[in-house]
Amino acid sequence: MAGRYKSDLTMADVTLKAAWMNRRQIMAGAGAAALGAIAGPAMAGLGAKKTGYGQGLEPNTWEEITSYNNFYEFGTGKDDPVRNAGAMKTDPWSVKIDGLVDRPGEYSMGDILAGVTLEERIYRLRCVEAWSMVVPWVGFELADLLNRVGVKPSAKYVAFETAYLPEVMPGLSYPIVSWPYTEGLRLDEAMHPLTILATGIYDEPMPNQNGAPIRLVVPWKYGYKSIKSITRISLVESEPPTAWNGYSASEYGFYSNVNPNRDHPRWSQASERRIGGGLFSKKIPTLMFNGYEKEVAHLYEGMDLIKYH
Ligand SMILES: Nc1nc2c(c(=O)[nH]1)N[C@H]1C(S)=C(S)[C@@H](COP(=O)(O)O)O[C@H]1N2
Ligand SMILES: [Mo]
Repeated sequence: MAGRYKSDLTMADVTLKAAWMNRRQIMAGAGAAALGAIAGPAMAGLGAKKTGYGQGLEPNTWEEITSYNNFYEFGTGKDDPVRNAGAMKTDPWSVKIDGLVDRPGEYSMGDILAGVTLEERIYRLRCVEAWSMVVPWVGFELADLLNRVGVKPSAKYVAFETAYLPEVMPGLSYPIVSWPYTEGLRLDEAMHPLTILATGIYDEPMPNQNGAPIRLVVPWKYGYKSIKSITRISLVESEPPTAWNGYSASEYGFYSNVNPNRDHPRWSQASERRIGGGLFSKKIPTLMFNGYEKEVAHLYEGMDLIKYH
């Protein structure tokens, strides 16, 4: 099924070339170079509270959401994550929360979910590769966790890290982005009520290929900001380095807000292919901030969104 959705232009096309180039350069002793040129789920049920988010959106099927994935640690093919991510052990799991917080520590999933009411959030997911889905996430607001650990006034950004597990992640052998995968948000973006930590889909526990046991979802930004299988959250003073920005800053900005008026250097961002419907997968216009303009535009007032893409 996944093979049906081969996209013309993907991050992987260049990344494979970049990996090859990097290896060649490393072998030549030149070091790394900037390469800018180039069916329904089971019925266990998490009991997530229904919310008004996403009313009117038609969610993609469980099959679509869990078999067409980007999780480069498990390979660059869209069907590599579903094939390979099962080997990742997600229980027990803990997240280190450190930096500018009142109560730093190694928090178990039990600690993180204690007292949390899980909610359903039906959001659009817009990949920078110009495809999209609608996903009924289960999760809770990141702000809720940050408030519980206590953010110090000097904190301005939040940095995230994915698990680094060479025994089960074949993708780590390829120097595509710098591993472990990292991401970051400005503190006000992290505290926005649309920003969630997700632990499930369709009221079921998060499948490994989608970022079990806990991943970020920032619906107004390109999908790669929504970092999977998080093991570390750090409150920091300055803009943290992020995986894809480090790979190519002109292609992948720190902000990465969905913006139909700012094309990727190698393809248009004005429209997207909504996964689903097989051969009839629809091309639809891309919306500013992925359709969340009313909720988030104020975060960027006065900012040049082309420069700060
Ligand atoms: N750690 C990690 N997180 C990641 C990625 C990745 O390769 N590694 N891919 C990103 C990209 S490009 C997208 S589009 C989304 C895809 O999420 P999904 O597979 O749940 O649809 O995850 C993002 N999070
Ligand atoms: Mo993506």
